[in-house]
Amino acid sequence: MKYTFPKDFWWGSSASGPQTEGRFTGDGKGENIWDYWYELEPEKFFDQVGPDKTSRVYEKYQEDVQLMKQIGHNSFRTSIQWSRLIPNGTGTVNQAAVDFYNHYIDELLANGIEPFFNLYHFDMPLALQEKGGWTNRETVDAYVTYAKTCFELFGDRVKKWFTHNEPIVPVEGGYLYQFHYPNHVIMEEAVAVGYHENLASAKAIQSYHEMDLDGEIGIILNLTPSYPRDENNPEDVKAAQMADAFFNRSFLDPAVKGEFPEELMTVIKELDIVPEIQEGDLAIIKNNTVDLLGINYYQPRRIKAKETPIDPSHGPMPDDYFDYYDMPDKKINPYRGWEIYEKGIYDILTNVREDYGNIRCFISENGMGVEGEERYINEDGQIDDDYRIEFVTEHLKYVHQAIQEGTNCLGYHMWTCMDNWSWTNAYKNRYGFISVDIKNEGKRTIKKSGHWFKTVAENNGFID
Ligand code: BGP
Repeated sequence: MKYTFPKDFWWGSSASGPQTEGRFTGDGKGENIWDYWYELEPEKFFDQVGPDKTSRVYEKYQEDVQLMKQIGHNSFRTSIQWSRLIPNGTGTVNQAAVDFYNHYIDELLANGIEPFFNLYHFDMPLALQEKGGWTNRETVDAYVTYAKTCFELFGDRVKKWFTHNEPIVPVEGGYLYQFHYPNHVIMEEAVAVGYHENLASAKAIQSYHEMDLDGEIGIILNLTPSYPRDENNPEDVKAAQMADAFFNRSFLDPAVKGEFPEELMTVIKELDIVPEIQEGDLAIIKNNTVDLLGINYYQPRRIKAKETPIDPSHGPMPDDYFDYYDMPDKKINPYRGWEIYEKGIYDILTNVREDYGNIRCFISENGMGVEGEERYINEDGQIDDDYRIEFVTEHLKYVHQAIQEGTNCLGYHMWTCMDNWSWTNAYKNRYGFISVDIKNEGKRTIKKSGHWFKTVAENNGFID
């Protein structure tokens, strides 16, 4: 069958500043929580590879843009590192960073690749984290100033902006489940972080629209559809709805509808952990929703009613309201431990069409991290990653179906272009269309999937 996508579909990939740029003498970058955490506990990072290494985009961006072009990109998303542009989080702007981002943007545009820029990808400047990071309302003001600085500096050429990538992840990682610094387990702080991220997003959107820069601004959310163990069991269904409220609708509803989900408000009132909501905040959130929604999809959530006892070793947690369901016979990516469920992408897109006003959206991340890809190197030195081609093909078929049924989905960005540094997993699992040899100065080689993607982009679809 032939799968053809709408005209001008965005074919490309996504990445982030902290995962790709690296740190170089004289670059003027300030510290963020990743630089600091790595200094503190390098053993927490796979093979002890820290954020200073990454894929050296700071010096290799020209080569990278050529490679993107070679694999058919018409668009590409990365993020500005707040701590590169404004090393202390507030105050002086780093001219070396302005030059770097200007050159990067110009290089992309000169090669026919539209830059999509995100403002925040898990990378709190350390100076702000020392004052509480997102738990502190002052960070909202600092972020809005940073956002306006970016719009002023780069908004003449960058026409797609995003306020956050996966804002639920700093909530989960930093304040509930201990996979981001500062590794707290305090739900009251988690709620404040989520609230301030939402408020910061709405305020940045307001500023962007006031500046009248003739572009669009959105948010990128990792939407993980919550499926109940048994659809006919009301307790399972209710548990799945709670998980959905905590992890998806906590950002999706305010971003698109301008309001917080009722279930969540009830829970935080019951627990007496409502954050400080100042006069006017809710109106700002209501009146400044996104123009565009980026959807990151990797895996679903399988949920059942709470059966295990609540763990008393800490305060309240989201999973006091549901249990994870280990569904037998699910397809799994063994390296990352994530379920592969292609239809999930269709379910999200359908939900966005039916319940979120069919907002303009695109797949902003989807991908498969695999460990030890060197074993697939063929005699020409290319990694034959057929599993990745299959992964993307099967997801694209469902994206296609959703579009046929009317979903306003404008593009597909793969995570990621070059193999990059994945937080504490560092270079363990590789996601790229292009391999990066970190032991050989970051040498790049296009994988089989990269060549395949070029044909998909050129044909605006594929036959299968
Ligand atoms: C997404 C993040 C990315 C990237 C990707 C892969 O959630 O937006 O930054 O890291 O996941 O996941 P991981 O790095 O955890 O393997």
